[in-house]
Amino acid sequence: MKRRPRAPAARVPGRAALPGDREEAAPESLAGRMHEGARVATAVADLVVFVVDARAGMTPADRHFAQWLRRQGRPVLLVANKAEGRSARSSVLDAFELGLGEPVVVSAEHGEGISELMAEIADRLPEAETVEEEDSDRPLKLAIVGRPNAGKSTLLNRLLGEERMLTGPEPGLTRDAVATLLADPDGPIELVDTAGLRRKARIEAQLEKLSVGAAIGALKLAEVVVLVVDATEGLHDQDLQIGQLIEREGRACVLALSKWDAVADRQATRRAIADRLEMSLTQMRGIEVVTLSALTGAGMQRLLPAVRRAHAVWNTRLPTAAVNRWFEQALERHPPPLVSGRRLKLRYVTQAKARPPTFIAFGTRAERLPEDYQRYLINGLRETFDLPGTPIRLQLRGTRNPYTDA
Ligand SMILES: Nc1nc2c(ncn2[C@@H]2O[C@H](COP(=O)(O)OP(=O)(O)OP(=O)(O)O)[C@@H](O)[C@H]2O)c(=O)[nH]1
Ligand SMILES: [Mg+2]
Repeated sequence: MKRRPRAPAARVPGRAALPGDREEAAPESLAGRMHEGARVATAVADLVVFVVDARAGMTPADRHFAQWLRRQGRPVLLVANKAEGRSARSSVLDAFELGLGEPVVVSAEHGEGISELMAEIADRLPEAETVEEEDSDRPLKLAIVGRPNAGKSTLLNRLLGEERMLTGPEPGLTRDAVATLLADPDGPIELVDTAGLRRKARIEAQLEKLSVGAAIGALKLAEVVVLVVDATEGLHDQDLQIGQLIEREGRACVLALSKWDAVADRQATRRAIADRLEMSLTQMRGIEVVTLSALTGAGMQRLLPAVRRAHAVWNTRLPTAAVNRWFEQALERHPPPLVSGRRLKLRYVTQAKARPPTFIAFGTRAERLPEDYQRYLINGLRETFDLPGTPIRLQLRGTRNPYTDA
């Protein structure tokens, strides 16, 4: 999904050119062409940002143009710039007289008030319409990973309806990552079977040393990963490590509890695994768990729908205004803590990208936001916007002016 390109907020030229001043500027002159530019930009803009100079004070030209803008019937945001220092205070009050509402006070040069300005702009812009980014012919990339002998190849064969992959009780049967195209009525899927991930040591530390580089490679290239766990064995540390790897790589994930036909106490097994997941894979809270038997076919019909749901969540794009409405409430309910005795001011949040959903929060000293508060925000995003089972990224920008410090 991607944002529909929309008309940018019109930047209104300064005093040199004023629509309505036609008699003073011939159309072919620079001033005349600027008139035209401002008129057209105002007509197509979702929002007009009208910038006045708070240091110089309101001029007749400002009043004239404000009057003209009020007649255009477009949303206008008044910005009083160069407002650092005392001398600007009284002009800020004057700016109210323009009849365009309360001015947002900034100093573009000193980077003050910029995040507030961004929040104000976001509040006034219409919510972005979204369009399909991908054509539906492109296959969904799905990797099947898990420990050796978990039942990955049997699962893939069952999805394909044929004995494509060699299976058997010997662990380590699949040696390479093998891709196959599945023509599913809901859209093609590129399935990649992988070698069992057998390393006992922590995957994070030992990544290079893994003998299963191809499996890791497939995982990194996948959009969705099905983590196959042998339900007769329960959830091992290694399963959780693979889960962490999936989270770290930012892939969508579905947990398949395989060999369900051979599980004696299903209720206890399901609960034990759910509890362990809740405790250990907090970064992917809400992950879908599908119990199935690749041997008998039971539960198999639930797997691909779960995969498509995970894919959709992973692709989510949220409208900026809605995210900021939530953000404001979240900050109110539970204000950010003091850091070294100073209040940490968060101002504005925006979704930078999807796949996985990635947000940037701006604010004074935002980069020092403690981890538990970051988790609070991530959990809030997950619950409020219904983003289960997908990694959510939150980046923090402590800069006062995100434009000058990209
Ligand atoms: N009871 C039962 N056995 C299963 C099921 N799925 C797989 N198995 C058995 O588990 C063993 C391993 O299956 P594979 O599909 O080869 O496992 P794998 O994960 O591909 O293993 P590697 O490629 O070695 O990593 C085989 O003996 C399968 O018959 C199932 O749903 N139920
Ligand atoms: Mg295999």
